[in-house]
Amino acid sequence: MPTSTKSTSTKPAPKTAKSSSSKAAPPNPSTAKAAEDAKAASGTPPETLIGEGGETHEVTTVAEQTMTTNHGIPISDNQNSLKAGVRGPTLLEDFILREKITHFDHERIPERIVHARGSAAHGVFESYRDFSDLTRASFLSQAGKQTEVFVRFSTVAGGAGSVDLPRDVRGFAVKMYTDEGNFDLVGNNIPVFFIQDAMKFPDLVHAVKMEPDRGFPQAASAHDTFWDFVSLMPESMHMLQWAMSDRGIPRSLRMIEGFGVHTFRLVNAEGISTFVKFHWRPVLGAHAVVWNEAVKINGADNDFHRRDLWDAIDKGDFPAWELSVQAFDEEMAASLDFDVLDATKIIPEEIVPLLPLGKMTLNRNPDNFFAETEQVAFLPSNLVPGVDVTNDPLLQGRLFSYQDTQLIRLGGPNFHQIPVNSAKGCPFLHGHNHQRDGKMQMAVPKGRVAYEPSTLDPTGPRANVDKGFETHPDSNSTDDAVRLRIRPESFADHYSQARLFFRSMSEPEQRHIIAAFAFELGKVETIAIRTRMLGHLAIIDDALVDGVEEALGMQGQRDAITPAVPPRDLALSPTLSMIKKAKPSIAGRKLGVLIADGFDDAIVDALVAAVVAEGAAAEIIAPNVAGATSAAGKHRPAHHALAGAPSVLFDMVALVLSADGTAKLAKNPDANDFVRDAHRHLKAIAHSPEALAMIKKAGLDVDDAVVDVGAAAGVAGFVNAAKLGKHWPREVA
Ligand code: HDD
Repeated sequence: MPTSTKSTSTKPAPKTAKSSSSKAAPPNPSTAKAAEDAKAASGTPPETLIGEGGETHEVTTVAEQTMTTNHGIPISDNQNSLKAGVRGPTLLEDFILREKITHFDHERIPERIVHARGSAAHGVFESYRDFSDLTRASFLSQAGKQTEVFVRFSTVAGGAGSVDLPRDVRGFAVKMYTDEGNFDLVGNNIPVFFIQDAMKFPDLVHAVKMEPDRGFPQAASAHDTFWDFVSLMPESMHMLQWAMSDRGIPRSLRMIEGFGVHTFRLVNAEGISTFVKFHWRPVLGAHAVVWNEAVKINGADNDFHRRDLWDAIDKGDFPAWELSVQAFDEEMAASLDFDVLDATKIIPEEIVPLLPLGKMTLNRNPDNFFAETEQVAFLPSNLVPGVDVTNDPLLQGRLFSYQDTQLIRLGGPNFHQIPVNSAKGCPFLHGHNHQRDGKMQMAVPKGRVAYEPSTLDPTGPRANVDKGFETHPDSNSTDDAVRLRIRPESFADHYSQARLFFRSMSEPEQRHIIAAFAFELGKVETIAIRTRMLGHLAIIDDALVDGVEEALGMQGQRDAITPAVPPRDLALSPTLSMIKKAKPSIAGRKLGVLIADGFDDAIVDALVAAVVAEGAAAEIIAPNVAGATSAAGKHRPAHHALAGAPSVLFDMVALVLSADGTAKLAKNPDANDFVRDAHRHLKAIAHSPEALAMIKKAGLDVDDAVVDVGAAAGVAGFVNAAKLGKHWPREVA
């Protein structure tokens, strides 16, 4: 007859032991942390336990530790459900089990239909000066004025558990908790969009998401339905250039630009409106990986971007962005050769330069992924006095859509009360009005008046003409405006800016765009979709279409397409190119140093010191994670075992190996992949004199970015090579 096992986990913790002879077990770290929290909360000093080694530990009291149900009822057993007899069935009566399982069953909420996979952080925005000439927005009213922010970066197409490096647009959503309520700037890392009217958004999303019958591909635009749709929507041609460019595979979320995309308005206290385009520029610069690297990173570390953001903030290396606007008036807008209400168009910086407004620094990781990153609700309709929208028909649709999606995703109209969404910068955390009740109402409003006007509550909330949000009067909206479902003629040029983008790129970037189109169209099974897309590319640029056709082996198979408005040659905009504007730097990057027994300590020390001095990090990789012993007999622990740390996880690598170490690793497939991939992904490679043999044996070119670091000057040379980023000449070779 089996005996029952009764849990002892909720038995009182070992009692206070004041003498060093006590054998009480040390509490686990979470217990110690709980004790600290309890101490801070209650002001009562926790009890002290003395551990095996005589060390002291503060522990919480039993009452503070007691586990309870959600309704506060103490739980006596968290291991066993309530049964009728030792081997009998579980009883419905077990309200503790039922509450626990029910809560678990409801843990997930619907994931976002787009932008489901995201990573977020808290931070602060600081205004450079008083911008009251431009806007009455309070967060821009003084030099040095700080506003708390929460920022969520995301991919668009994949589900919440998908990889971080698909080719995709990245969401860049900023919630500013200003003292006049929340301002959400819900943008992307690409300044234009696929479509011009919100009416087409569900179609776009259905086309790019996994195909509905088969449920794949996940997080990929390289499939028939996406290209079928976009090839029938010439307005997407400009955005496709960006999406197929290196912007689609960023190196790090810390290294993406952000854009408000639409034309917004800033409005000053006199009611004067200025059109603006919002830009976020990363202090670390905008950088990308190469496609083969992205594919391999997804396998090596599904969470590459999420981990990178978390780690940087965790170690105090805070990512920062400058917020700027391109500001222009109605007259300027009218003089442009496209419509500023069309979200498929940019205004080149060469025409309207950036005006820097302030700096945002992300300095705190979320405490809880679900509570904050998952439950945050961004609303383009969260506008503060001094910021207003325009008639961009894409933006107008968004003003409705986000509020609506939160109702289903977060379960009701009180989602603004979830801490991450509440208006914590202003005096009214949950707003100040007569809205009441609804699911999950957390506030407990007092009094009998929930309406206005009233005499019964003369001090209740009232509209404020001076401070309140005012919608800027728009000359296009008149009382006798006719109702039309039309696309303005001024939105009709779909190719000029696509051409502008492609031709403004550097040579490697153009090569990558061609390769990306060829890759994606190569995955499209329906030949008619490919030939249709080739027809569009032919309108954009000859070199582009010829390159893609050649890569597909489909020379001359393009459809003949007549554009509604033939493209014009615009003045090129070099600032569109990430490579052309990159500054030499390794700040925020990571060096991977491969060592094995017999390595040279001095070289490793010199390399680590040199990259750390430049703001980069260094991690050691050895055949096993225990590390390796140097020629001088010193043991150096490793951050990673070689099998778990392919070179795709690093921006630059070093092989610091003795002759013996080289001979051994030359036979190791992981070591060979490490060096071959680093070379293929155009990284700077440092090597000890002995390790050169391994590079040569792998048949790799010893070019300018393969640097011997046997001598001190070599280390400086390596850092200089690494600062240039990818070694592009190698790609051509
Ligand atoms: Fe959107 C989420 C950005 C057009 C409807 N969008 C979402 C997010 C970002 C953007 C960054 C994720 C926010 C977060 O991290 O929670 N969306 C854009 C940009 C657009 C755009 C830059 C064009 C310029 N979106 C757009 C349109 C519609 C939507 C035209 C609908 C008419 N977007 C949504 C949504 C989402 C969303 C379905 C999904 C989850 C959410 O809102 O909160 O409502």
